[in-house]
Parts: sequence; structure tokens; C-alpha cells
Amino acid sequence: MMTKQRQQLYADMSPHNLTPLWEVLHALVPQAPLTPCDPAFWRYEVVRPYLARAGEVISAEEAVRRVLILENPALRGQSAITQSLYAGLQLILPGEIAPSHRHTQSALRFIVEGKGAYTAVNGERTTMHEGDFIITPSWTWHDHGNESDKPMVWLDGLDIPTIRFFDAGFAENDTSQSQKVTKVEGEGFARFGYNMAPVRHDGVYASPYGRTSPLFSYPIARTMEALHTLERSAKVDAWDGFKLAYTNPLSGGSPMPTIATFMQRLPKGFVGKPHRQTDGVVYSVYEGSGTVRITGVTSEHVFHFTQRDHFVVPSWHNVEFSSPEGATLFSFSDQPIHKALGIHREERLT
Ligand code: GTQ
Repeated sequence: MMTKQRQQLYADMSPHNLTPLWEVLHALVPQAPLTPCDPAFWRYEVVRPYLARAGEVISAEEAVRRVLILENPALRGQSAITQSLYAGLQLILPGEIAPSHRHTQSALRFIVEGKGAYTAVNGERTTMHEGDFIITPSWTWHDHGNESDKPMVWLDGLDIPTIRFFDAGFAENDTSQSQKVTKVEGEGFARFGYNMAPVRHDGVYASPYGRTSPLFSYPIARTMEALHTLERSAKVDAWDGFKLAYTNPLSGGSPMPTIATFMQRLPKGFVGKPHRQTDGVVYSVYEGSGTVRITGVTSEHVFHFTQRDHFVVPSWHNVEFSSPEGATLFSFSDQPIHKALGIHREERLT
């Protein structure tokens, strides 16, 4: 019997770490992406009390980073929201410090609740407000502190699973809890945030952070000014509403080499068309409310979102937004990696 002979072959060679390709070829080289990730939704109202309880059982200092990880339900135990990305909600209470360290993983913060705490990057502190987008470039010292009188919560987005995949993770703790402040607040923004850049004798406008944006704070006021201006006067995109990508001002590319970030405005009464793309996307609702329909090959999820909710749209799932009230959504994905590899695809249905 052919089948029996095959089974015998598989069994005999298995101890030698050999396995037949033809049994797995279809799954290895699928006709279209077959992500193991599921669409998922985290309602802030549900998450917030657990964050508060985390604040009662451990200090930011002891935890180093007091974060509840948003785990994809299909990837439990892997600290991943998509195959390549990590997301978590970090709480820092008044008077607390999250000690200084650095790592090769790139990180973003999107401020979800509160104002007045700071993140320090390479000697400069930046005060955080709801809706600000802040980055900590790979291998830069960073610490967080809350000198306000209210708790602060932000979304952490990191490329942890990507760096793990490449086995390229290094980390180091600083010698002091808070790094020394060596620059006034706003210096980085003054150098790079006004469509200008410092002039060097050799004519190169170099980022101090390699392939990462030299801007580490993208304040919400500027972002909303742009989106509101477009909303008043420009033609709305039938799929995205008004959507802008945050950029590295020196390259025009994404602020970090592994993660692209976006803010999009769905105008009041928006009914979007479905589209899909190879990069799985994590969303944080900055303001307003609406509905997202996420359709995979065999599944359909409909989430009704409101301010501070989070959700994830896996690779190659159709996503479709509607918003009677209007909404503004922050999002991030691993799109720069897809583009660097020349494998990014997107499809807009009409
Ligand atoms: O703030 O450096 O959510 O290193 C996970 C790992 C935050 C951080 C996280 C981290 C950080």
C-alpha cells in the first residue's frame, strides 16, 4: 500500500529530523495569507478597572513597566497582538517612575488617558497629553514619570515579536532610575518639527537615531489641525476618510523602521467601503464612536467602538468603517517591513 509505505517512510526518517514537504506545501505557500490571528476588541470600560487593580498590586518601579498586554486571542501566551507586533496599556500613577532602560525593540506610545506625565528620550523630556504620539527609538535610553496628580494610561506598541523572530533582542538597564535631563523640552521639535532640519558642515541632515525619526514627539494639536483642515475642505477618501501617516521628516518614510503609524478622521455620517492589506493593524480610538466590520475568509466580526477602545484587524481581512457621529482613529502596523521586502499588497473593494 502506497499510504502505508509513506507512513512508514515518515516514521523511519522522523528521528533524523526529516519531514516530507508535500504534506505541508499548501499551508507553507498559501494562495493568500492565512493568518493565525483573530480580529479582537478591548473595550476600555472593561480594561480600565484591571489597570486600576494592577496599580494596587504592584508599583511602576517594581514592575519596571506596569502594562497589561493586549494579547491576540488566537496567540495567547505569546505577548503578541499580531504575528509581528506587541501592544499593551501602561499605567503610571502620580509620583511614580518607570525606570530608565534601553533595548533594540522600537516603541511607540499613544496617550490614551491623562496629561502631564513625561517620557524622556536621550536627555530630553516631553510632556504627554491625550492623543500625542511619542516614539522611543531602538537602543535609546527612555524612562517615564508622572509628576501630575492623575493616573496616566497610554498604549505601548512595540516590534517585540519581530525582534524575537530575528533573535536580535538586546537590553540594558540604566545606572539611575531617571536619566539626566540635558536638553530643554522642545529642542528636538525645534530642530526637526518645522519642515526644517539642522545644517551640518557636510550637508547631511542626519538623524541622531539612525533609521528612526529624529522627532520623538508628534503633538495631538498639530495632528488634529491638519485633519480638521482637510475635513473642512478636501475630498473624503471612500475607504479611509481623511487619513495621514506620521512621517520621519528626514526620509518621508515611517517614524520607525519597523512600524508605520497613522491618524484618520472619519467625518460625521461616514460610511466606508471595504479594503484589505497584508499588514495587520492595531487601532486606538482617540475620539468619537463608530462601527468596524472585519471580514475574513470564514469569519465576520462587528465591533461598536467608542473613545479609548482598542481593536486589531489581522492581515488580509476586509475592514469597513462607519461613523454616524464622527471619529478619529490612531493606528499602527508593520507596513514598513512589507514595503522594504516588496511584498506589501492592498486591495480596495468598490
Ligand atoms: O516602555 O520600554 O509595554 O520595554 C513593553 C516593553 C513597554 C517600555 C512595554 C517595554 C516598554
